[in-house]
This record gives sequence, C-alpha cells and structure tokens, in this order.
Amino acid sequence: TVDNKTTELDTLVVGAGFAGIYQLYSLRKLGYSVKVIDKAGGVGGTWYWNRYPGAMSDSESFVFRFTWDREDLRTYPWTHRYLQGPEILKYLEHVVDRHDLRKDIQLNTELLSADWDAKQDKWVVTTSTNEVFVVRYLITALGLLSTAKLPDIPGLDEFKGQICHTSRWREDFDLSDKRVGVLGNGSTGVQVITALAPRVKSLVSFQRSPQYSVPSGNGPVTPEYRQWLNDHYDEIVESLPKTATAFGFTESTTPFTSVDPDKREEVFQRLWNKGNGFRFLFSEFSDIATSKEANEATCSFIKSKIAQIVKDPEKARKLMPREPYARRPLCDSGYYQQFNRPNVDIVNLRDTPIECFTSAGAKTSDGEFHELDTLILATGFDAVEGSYTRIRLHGRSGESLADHWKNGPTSYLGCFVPGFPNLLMISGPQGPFANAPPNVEMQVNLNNELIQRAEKLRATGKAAVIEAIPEAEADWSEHCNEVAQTTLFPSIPSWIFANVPGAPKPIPRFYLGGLANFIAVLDSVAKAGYDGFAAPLGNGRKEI
Ligand code: NA7
Repeated sequence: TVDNKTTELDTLVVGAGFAGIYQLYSLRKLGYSVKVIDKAGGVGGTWYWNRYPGAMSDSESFVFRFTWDREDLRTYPWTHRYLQGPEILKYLEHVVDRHDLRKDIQLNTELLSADWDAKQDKWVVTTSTNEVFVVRYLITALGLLSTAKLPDIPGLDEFKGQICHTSRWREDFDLSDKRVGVLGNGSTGVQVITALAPRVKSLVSFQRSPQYSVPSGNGPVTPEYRQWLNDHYDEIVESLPKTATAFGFTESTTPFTSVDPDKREEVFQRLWNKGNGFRFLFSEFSDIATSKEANEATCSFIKSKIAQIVKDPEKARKLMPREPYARRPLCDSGYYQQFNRPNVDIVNLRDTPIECFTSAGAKTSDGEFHELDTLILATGFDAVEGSYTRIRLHGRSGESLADHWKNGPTSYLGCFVPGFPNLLMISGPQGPFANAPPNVEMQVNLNNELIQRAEKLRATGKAAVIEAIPEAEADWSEHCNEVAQTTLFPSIPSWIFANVPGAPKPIPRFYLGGLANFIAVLDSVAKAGYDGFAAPLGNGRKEI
C-alpha cells in the first residue's frame, strides 16, 4: 500500500529556478499559501543541472538577475561582463536565503501527475515522494530546456569509455589525459569545447551543423562602470520591457540597406569588437533576422573571420556554416581559435556521418575510426514542450496535455491552454523569446494579476477559473506563426522553430515579436475585459 500524505494549498509551483523562486516570493507576499517542488537536490533550475566546464550565461551580468529587489541589484557583487554557471547558482541560492524562501521549497520531489478535479475546481497532484497536493493553481516553471536529448546513433550503448550529457555533468570525470569527443555544437557545445580544448589530451568536435559564433567580449568590469549601473538601474529596469529582447540594449531600427555599402564592414567590425551574439544580431542593423540580403552579408562577414582565425584551411572549411544566420545567436571566448591546436580536430557529420559507436570510439562513413576515452553529448534538449509531455497532466475532459499538443505545442499567450484551467505555464510554448530573467518576471506578474482577479471573483461567490478559450489559443498560435514567417528562423529546424513531424504546418515554439510587443498585447487583452479567457474571469470571447 502507498502511504499518501495530502496537502492543501492555494498554489503549487513546480521548479525552483529563476521563475519558481520569484513566483514563490511574490505569491507569498500577496498572502497565498504556496509551495515549490523540484526534482533536483538544490535550487537553481538550469544552473543546478548545467555544470559542464565553460557554462556561462551570455546575457550580460547586469541584466541576468532579478530586478524586483533593487537593493540587492545594487549591492550583490559580480566582477565580469558575464556570469559563469557556478556564480549564477550561488546568486540564486543567495536570493533564496535572503528572502527566507527555502522553508517553502521541497527538493528531491518530482511531479508525477496532475489531474483537474472539476468538482472542486482544483488540481490533484501526485509526486515521486508519494505525496498528494490538492491546489487551486498549478504553476509550472519547468524551464525551456530541461529534458536532455540523447542521440539515436547505433552502438552508443556499447561505448565503454566515460560518457555524459552536458546537463548531467560528471564532476568525477578526470579529463586531463583523455581523448575526448564532443557531439553537438550549439551554445553548450561551443562553451564546452572552448573550455576543454586546452585541458585534454585530444578533442574531436563532431558537428552536424557548424554554427556562426562571435566573440563574447568577456572581461572584468570596472568599479566606475558598476557605479554607473547602480546609479542608472531604475532607468535600466524600466527600459527592459520596452525592448524586444530585454538584453539591456535598444534594438536598432536601421535597415542594413540604408547604410552606405562602404560603411557596413565597419559596423560589423564594431559589433565584432564589442562582442555578444544578441548585440551582433540586433543592435546595429534592424533586419539581419528578417532580410536575406542583410543576413547573407552577416554570414559572409563571420565566415571571413573564421577563415582568418583558423589556420588550417581544411579545418576552416569544415567549420564553415552552410546555412543562414538564423538560430539562437552564439558568442564565445575563443572558440574558433581552439581549432588551431594540434590536439583539436573537427569532423563534419554532413560530409562524414557517424556510422556507429563501438566500445572504443566512433566510426565515420569515410572509414576512419576515432578512438575516444570520453564522449560528451552536447546534443541539447527536448525543448519547451519536452518538459510537459513526459508528465501525466490531464485537464477538464481527461485529455492529456501531450494529446492536446499532438500537432505541436500551442497556447494562449505562452501560458494558458484551453481545457486546462488554472494551469499557468511560465515559459510555456509560444511565449516571448527574450532574456530569461526579465521575461520570467513579466510572466510571474501576469500570473499574479490573474490569480488575484480570480480570487476576488471567487470571494463574491463566482466560480472563476483562469482558462483560455479554444479560439484564443488558435488565434495566438496563428499569430505566432505569422510573426515567425516574417523572420528567417523557420528556414532552420533549430529548437526555436520546430517542425513537428506530421503537423499541418510548422509550429514555432516562441512568439518572435519581442517582449515589448508581447506586453502591448497583454495590455489590450486586459483592457478588453480579459479577452480570450472564459467568463466570469474573462469576457468569454475572442475579439482582438
Ligand atoms: P542546441 O542548441 O539544441 O544544440 C544541440 C547540438 O547538438 C546541435 O549542434 C545539434 O546539431 C547537435 N545534435 C543533436 N542531436 C544530434 C545527433 N543525433 N547527431 C549529431 N548532432 C546532434 O543545444 P545546446 O545545449 O547547445 O543549447 C541549448 C540552449 O541552452 C541554448 O541555445 C541556450 O539558450 C541555452 P543540429 O544543429 O541539430 O544539426
């Protein structure tokens, strides 16, 4: 028999990363009973799990933190333009302690199932600890990228060396005298390759899609700069939601073609010198992500840099991207330079795919055998909906969320799914694509606004739940698709824009219209009497 403990709460929050921490803090402040559960053994979410060498946020330090604690914003120490993974983890632990949040966070507790009980308008949640939580609101702060994706390559199970996915890093691995293979070269692969190349006996990077990367421009910040930030933090915080990406700079409104052709190279060089992938993509030209001409010029510039940096022409050839610059932009601290080391090589998997792994390494289609002691899988994540479809989540009709999303993940405003009342997703599918902490803060604030509205109605005897109507979901999904089609992102099957097999049309996993436009939509939704939400909380219609 199972010994179930039942706890009744207003709200259960799942996930103790940036989103869960702020959600807990703010709901507690509003006076609701709330608990956070997380399957990890510590807080920090992404930064708890991703402990591979080189892990770093490429949002700049001054905007990769909470803005709601202004005193902490000004006093918490940091030294460099970017924060390394362990520093971010330490910061989040600090926030949890500073606000005494730990007492409402239950670790080592995984959400197993959640069922909507329409008789009492509550979620009944079971966990890996044999507990039951009966809650009015279920807030999922599961993270965009938390379910590791493992490659399906023959013989992988037979590999006898050390092996791990980057999000399950094995701190006990000694790599110094090892022949290391790294599979994958997204943000993670680029960071781990750059960090490990100088430290290992040899490293071979297996790349299916070589990527564009620009310098991060990392370095120490001066006390004067920090003081300037402290003096201006109020304006900075206010400006973030008025921008598209919330990365701490204002996106350019200057189209590439409006700039004198003789001056364009100079602009690219300035961007290269300044560093940061998002600045490169958005801060000087307005249309690199949307105009073919601008994009091609950007590709040519970065390719010319690769050719200059990488001395061996054959390695340089293999490192050249063969696609538009239309993925999540990368930046690095000397990534291409690593390939000038004699102990570092690249295998281009489009030319020579891995046929199989054996106990001792990888065999590629050209007949070469790559002997490996260690294999690092930097193969990314079952992104966005991957965190949801693996849990048993059943809505009003008993339909599972996985079933609801069989043609691809959709939502109203990135947070709400019809048939799943009072399920509030933070960073759910088709939410805005922007710097995580400000983006998450905005979504938490939205949740709080809706919860307060529903609770006020309930206090007057109305059975109010927060539930999107199907037309609202369909319209929002269509809108996300239209916006995405104005960009070059759909041309590449990256985790930002998935082409779900069998889906009637490709489904973007994000609203690519920017944070400021998203907030404008939220404002008009509220002004129209909570358009797209079921009555009595909303107007029960879809008008805007
Ligand atoms: P990404 O960006 O999804 O990168 C995964 C990489 O792994 C990418 O290079 C993939 O190649 C490669 N991959 C995945 N599966 C395979 C197989 N089966 N064979 C060969 N190569 C494979 O994940 P990251 O962890 O780097 O970054 C995720 C985000 O985290 C990042 O954007 C930041 O926002 C934080 P492909 O490109 O699919 O050809």
